Amino acid sequence: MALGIARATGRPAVVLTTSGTAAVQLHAAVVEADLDRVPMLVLTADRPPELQGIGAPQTIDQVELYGTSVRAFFDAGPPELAGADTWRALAFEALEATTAAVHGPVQLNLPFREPLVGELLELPAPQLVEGSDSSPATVVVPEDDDAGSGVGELADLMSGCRGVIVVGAGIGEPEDVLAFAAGVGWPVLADQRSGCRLDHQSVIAHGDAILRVPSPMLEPELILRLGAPLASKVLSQWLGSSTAEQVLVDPHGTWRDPEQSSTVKVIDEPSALCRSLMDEQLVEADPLWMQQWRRADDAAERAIAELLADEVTPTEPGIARAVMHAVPDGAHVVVSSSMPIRDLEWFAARRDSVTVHANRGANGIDGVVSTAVGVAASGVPTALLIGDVAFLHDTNGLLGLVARELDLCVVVIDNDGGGIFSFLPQRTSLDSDRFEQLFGTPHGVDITTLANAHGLAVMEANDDQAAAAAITASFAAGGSHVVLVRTNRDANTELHALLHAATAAAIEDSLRDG
Ligand SMILES: Cc1ncc(C[n+]2csc(CCOP(=O)(O)OP(=O)(O)O)c2C)c(N)n1
Ligand SMILES: [Mg+2]
Repeated sequence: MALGIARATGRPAVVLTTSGTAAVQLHAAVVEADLDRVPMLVLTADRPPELQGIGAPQTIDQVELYGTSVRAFFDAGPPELAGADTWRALAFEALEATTAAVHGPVQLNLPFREPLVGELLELPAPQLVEGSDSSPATVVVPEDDDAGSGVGELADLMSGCRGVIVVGAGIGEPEDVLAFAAGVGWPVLADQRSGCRLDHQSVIAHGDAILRVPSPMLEPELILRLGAPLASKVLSQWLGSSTAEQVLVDPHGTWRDPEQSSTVKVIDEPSALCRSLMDEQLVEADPLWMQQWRRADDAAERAIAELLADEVTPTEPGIARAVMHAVPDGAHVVVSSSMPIRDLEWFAARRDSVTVHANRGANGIDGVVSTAVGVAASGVPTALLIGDVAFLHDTNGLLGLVARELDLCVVVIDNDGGGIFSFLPQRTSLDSDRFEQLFGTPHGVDITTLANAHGLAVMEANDDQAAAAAITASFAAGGSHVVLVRTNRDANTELHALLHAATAAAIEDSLRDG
């Protein structure tokens, strides 16, 4: 939930636990916060030093509990009045460490002695503490060239060439990226979390489908990579094998480059870099370049819409499209690994005024319901798109949800197990029973009864259109509801194959016509 609050507000949430395994329970969220750069202040209550290591109850070693996943660890020591004038500074330092450089989690361990009740006293008055200027300098580092640096050189490298911009989460202002793209005539392959997947002429929604159909007409000379890595495996393979110049931009100079394919590294805030580049008046790419990408993307979108329109039972790609279509303007959408985020990535159309969140630092399917509750707690209408296994992993996230009076629509795709695994070679190399036992993991849980037990009304949708209507109804009514959609894992695998074939044919046609 702390992850969700920070994702929605951009500010660190404070999360606190009792001592012992309660503190350990936070480890998964701390790992995610570390890898996905989410600020978080973890306060772990502890037993005092004299009770450590002698068999006292609920007493574990909490010193540096989260290892290297935190930006900083502090131990306050047991509270003594004599030391009270240091507490504000300690709290400030701990909070500051969550956002000082690369945002992330911080642990502040707080041992207490009995009695654990007492009288609340005034904190000593604050002492002035110097704030640190944490904004990083703009340094451009052309890797193979130590002769000089600067935005001007980068502009020379980019000017007039056929470029593609790949944007992930954490790029600053989407408008600046799109304005730069439109100015140079480059397509933008936009991850859902980037905030750039807007209804804008430069934005390519179906980049994954396009890159599945290698075409010399769409081969760039330069790729500008902004923000966190994208979910699409096809895209990362494309980056890994491309011979184009690849410019990787990171505000902190911590390079997230799993394919190790970047040729130029730039330390800057991505949208600020786009603003600086606009001032450099780059020569625009041949307009045909963008037109070809636009035609391919529009062709893919039409093919997907046409194919799904004929389906009479609910489809997982169709539900992902329905969520993006049916949420109100200003809504937030939280999406779970594994298939929901892929379906949203591959098949959803462009959409304005929606913010997408996902725990993609470590791709855990744990804690996702709670993350959505945290996002909704920021006061914005929120939809969660989640599979049944991930939902069941964290149904405790539903505890007390009704009483919170949040607008949260939980869309559960129930394919009775992990649908992602039906796409793996194990699906055919193992016999069916063994595959189900090890990978499919059907559970047979009645999700309606489970949600009802938490006081949540459930609307079951029998096709994609009904799912969209149920989502609309959930937000119109306000409050929290579950929309349940039942699908079949094998049928889903077949449908994906049909969709990929249909988009490939449509994209090839669009390029031939051009
Ligand atoms: C905490 C955690 N445990 C296990 C995994 C491995 N894992 C990835 S996807 C998945 C199954 C997800 O099933 P579901 O949520 O129903 O989504 P579907 O694949 O059916 O779309 C599992 C077990 C993980 N990512 N995180
Ligand atoms: Mg599932």
